[in-house]
Formats: sequence, C-alpha cells, structure tokens
Amino acid sequence: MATSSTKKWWKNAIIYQIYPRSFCDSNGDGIGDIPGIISKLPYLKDLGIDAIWLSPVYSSPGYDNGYDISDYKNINPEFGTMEDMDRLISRAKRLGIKIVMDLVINHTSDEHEWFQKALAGDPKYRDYYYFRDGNGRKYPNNWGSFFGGRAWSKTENGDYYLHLFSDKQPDLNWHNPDVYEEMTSVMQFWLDKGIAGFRCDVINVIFKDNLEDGKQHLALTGREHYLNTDGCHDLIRRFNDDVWSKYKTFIVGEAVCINPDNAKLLTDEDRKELDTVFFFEHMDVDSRIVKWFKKKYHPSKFIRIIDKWQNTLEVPANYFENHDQIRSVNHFGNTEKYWEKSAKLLCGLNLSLRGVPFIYEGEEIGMTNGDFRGLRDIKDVESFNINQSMKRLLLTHSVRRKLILRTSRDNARTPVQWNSSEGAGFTTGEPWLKINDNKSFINVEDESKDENSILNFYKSMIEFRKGSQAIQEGTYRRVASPGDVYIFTRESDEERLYIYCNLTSMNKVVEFYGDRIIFGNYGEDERLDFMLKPYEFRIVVSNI
Ligand code: TEU
Ligand code: CA
Repeated sequence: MATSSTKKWWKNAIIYQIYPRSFCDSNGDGIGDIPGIISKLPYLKDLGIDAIWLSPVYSSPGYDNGYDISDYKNINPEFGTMEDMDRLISRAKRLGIKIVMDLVINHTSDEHEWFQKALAGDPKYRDYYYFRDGNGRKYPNNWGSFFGGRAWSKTENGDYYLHLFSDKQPDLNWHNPDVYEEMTSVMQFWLDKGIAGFRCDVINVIFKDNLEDGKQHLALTGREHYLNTDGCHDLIRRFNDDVWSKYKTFIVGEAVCINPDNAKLLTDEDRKELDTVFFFEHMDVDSRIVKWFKKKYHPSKFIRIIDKWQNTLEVPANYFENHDQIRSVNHFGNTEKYWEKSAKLLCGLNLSLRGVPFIYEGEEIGMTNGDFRGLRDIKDVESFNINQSMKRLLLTHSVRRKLILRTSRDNARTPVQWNSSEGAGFTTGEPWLKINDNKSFINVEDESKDENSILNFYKSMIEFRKGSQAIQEGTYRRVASPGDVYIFTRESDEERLYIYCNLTSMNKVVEFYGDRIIFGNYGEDERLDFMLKPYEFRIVVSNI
C-alpha cells in the first residue's frame, strides 16, 4: 500500500466545478470573472473542498462559452487578465486548494490564429485541421455533429472542414505531429504555472481513424471512426509520458458514449493513460438515444448503473450534475414536494460512494433548473442548433419549446444565487442569463444562517467523509434491497458503514443492519425505525 507521502493527492479529494461565466461577477458587466472567483475562495475553503475544476477561461469568442478556444496561453478579457489568473492560482494555493483546468484539444475556435491562417491558404496550418472537398457530393462524408446537423461546413473557397461540435469549433488533425507539439507545450505552460491537472474535454474522440462514411445512427453517424481509437490511447499515453508524469497531476477525461470496457482501458493504472473518467450512463438513464427525447426516470435503473460503475473503475469520478446537464435535484430528485430532502440525499450519495466526488457550483445549495420564460431566454449554442434541427423535422414551436426548455444545458448555467437581492449577489448589472426567481429562498446567504439547510448538510457531509476511513478508502458492496432503494456498505479495517438511500417519494420498508445511525437527512424525531421516509439518507455504523 502507498505511504502517505507517495499516495496520490487526488485519491481523497473532493472537487468543486466552477463555470466561470455564471459563478460571480466582480465588475457589474453581468458575466462572472476571475476576480469574482478569488472573492469566493474563503467560501470554498469553508465548504471544505480540496480542488477546483475550472471550466475554460482561455481567450475565446465565446460561441460555446469558452469551449471554443482562440488562444490557449491567454485569458479571455471578459474573465480578467493573466495577472488575475496567476493571483487565483497563488491565493488558492495558500488556502490549500488546487486548480484543475479544462483542456479542450479536440477542436479550437475558428477564430484561432491557426484556423485563420489555414483559411488564408497556409499549407502548414491547413494540415492542423481536416479540410476536404465535397468530391462532387454534398459533403465529404455522412458524419453528424454532437450538436445536431452535419459535421462539415463549407468555407468561402468551396471546400469543407470537419467539426464534431459547432461550426465555430473545427476539429484538430491529431495525425499531425505539429499539433502534438503545440498542445503539449500548452499543457506544460499551465502546469509550470502551478495548476494541478486537467479535465480533458471529449478526450476519447480526438483521434479519427479515417474519414470514411459511418453506419447510420440517429445522432452520431460516423462515431465508429473516432470513438476510443487505438490512436487516441497512444496519444494519451504519450501525453502522460512526455508531460503529465513529470508533475503531480490529476487527469480526468470526459469520455463520451463510454462503456465499462473502454473506460477500463483508459484508466487501467498499468496502461498509464488517465487517472479516471467521467461516464454518462447515469445521466442518460431517462433519455431515448438523444437527451431531447425523454423517457420515465426509474431510480432502480439509476442505482444499477451507479453500482456497475462503482465496480468498474479503480477510482470512479462521481457526479450528478455539471454545466452540460440539468440540475440533479430536477433530474433525480423531487423539486415539488421534497426539494430539500432530495437535494440532501443526492449530496449524501455522491459523497459516500467510492471515488472522487465532484460538486457543481450551486448544487451545494440545491439550485434548480432555470425558470426560463421561453426559447428567447436560452443562450446555449447546442440548444440553438438543436432547435434548427427540430425545425427541419417540422416540429411545432410549442413542442420544440417544451423539449428544449426541459433539457437545455442553460438549466445548469443560471447564475449562482449568493443572496436574495435582484442580482442574486452574482452581479450588480444585467446578468448574461436569467437568474432564477427562487433566489428568494435558495441562496448562500440564507442557507449559511440556517443550520438545517442543504448548504450546511454539504458542509457536514464533507467533514464526515474527511473523517471516515471507510468512506475515503474502504471497500464498496451493494446490499440486496427493493430496486429503488440503494443500500451499500463501505468498509475499512475498523468499521462497516451501511449507507441507505431511498430514491423515491414514498415510504419504503427495508431491512436494517448495523448498530447506530451516525448521519442522515431526517432528524431523530422524524425518523422511523422500520422504514425509510421519502428521499431518506442514512449512514448506520456497525463495529467490527
Ligand atoms: O461536452 C461534450 C459532450 O458530449 C456534450 O456536448 C454533450 O454531447 C452535450 O452537452 C449533451 O447535452 C464537452 C463540454 O463539456 C461541453 O460544454 C462542450 O460544449 C463540448 O465538449 C464541446 O467542447
Ligand atoms: Ca464580470
């Protein structure tokens, strides 16, 4: 077993994701920024997290809110300056908080100098991307984009370039060794500044085997030519060998459409690729192929998926929400009758599973989906493109409105609610995205004062996890129970914990094990000995 000095710092870390645009605005322009983040570091310290995953702050025209990068070694002026960034890194370091940056290397912005030079005809830079002619056909191949529509757009010269995401995000050609040199230099640049690792955006699609037509697929025609290719594994191993292993990094890959076998290959310690991956299967539990078409959510299925991944990965990256998903309390909880209890249950579950838990900004106060008045309030490029695709399918406005409002990524991107004032303490100006009306009672200031709030539940649960060897390092085992109640053990040499999660809004009779309840979201006077109440979470200890 590793000693404490050789043990990897991230194995017991709790990581908090910041989506900079929506976190805290320091200068009243309605857009969150780096000085805003710095001002909230004491809050994050007090919450008890160990590291921040910072969504992109690099120079960007912002068509995909920073996931379209135009200069990897500079800061978007909307977010601040390089001095601000250096200050964020050093202030966070003083508080013992590490910073993990987003690394978006599948594509650049079309406004990146490389793409601009490529468009101007410079052969060196044309080979950084995929330019092809239509060959007399309408498109070079039949691939689809993640954001709907085709994966190719036409340039002014009449040829096409590949983009798996929006047309403002041309894909890089990872067959070109110059691209490798450029990007490893970017990684080094930031690691030398003292950042602690990367969250690698869509890492398992970066290497395209070939550009042949793909099998027809409802959303992602072509994917067999770029998902989890051998070339991708090779590249990651080289990143690790040439750069990451020289620093004490934590590398988490966002792995789209990933199954357990592929995830194991990406994260197997001996293969020296990634430390862990974000999987999507639990997020898609209620989707029909694409997330726009929903089906009923069954907690039993959700539990089976989480259990499967607990048993798949050496160190699972656990999360219930992020900037691409709807709010977890809407997704897996009940915002009508059990908003508080279900938000606390999700906190308890996330923080008692095996692995590295991620908390997304606002999740710790139980923030809910956006209360958008209509499609005009939605800003996300994905929603925009999907709306266009749905128009082509002749869906009516009211159908498109319904489908998009309940699934749009903007649901998780509404500004963080710091207090109940008009700008929610997020901004003194006009916010870039509508602030939820429920800031009146869902906000940091009020929840800090209420000892039974969701925020204070997060704080105690984080503290509990930090003090528990069983949760931090123990084994995991699911215990037989009714399908929509999740019971599992976490066990160390000293103790066995039984974790109970009732993921429904009904009372559930279950078998109780263990000796003593040591944590829960129902108070002693509300609890029942023979069953779990709606969304009840309990930790019971049994001494061994
Ligand atoms: O997301 C990749 C990804 O799979 C999502 O686009 C997903 O398909 C969609 O959000 C489901 O609604 C990453 C980033 O997290 C996302 O914000 C970026 O837009 C995308 O890559 C492109 O960089
Ligand atoms: Ca600002």
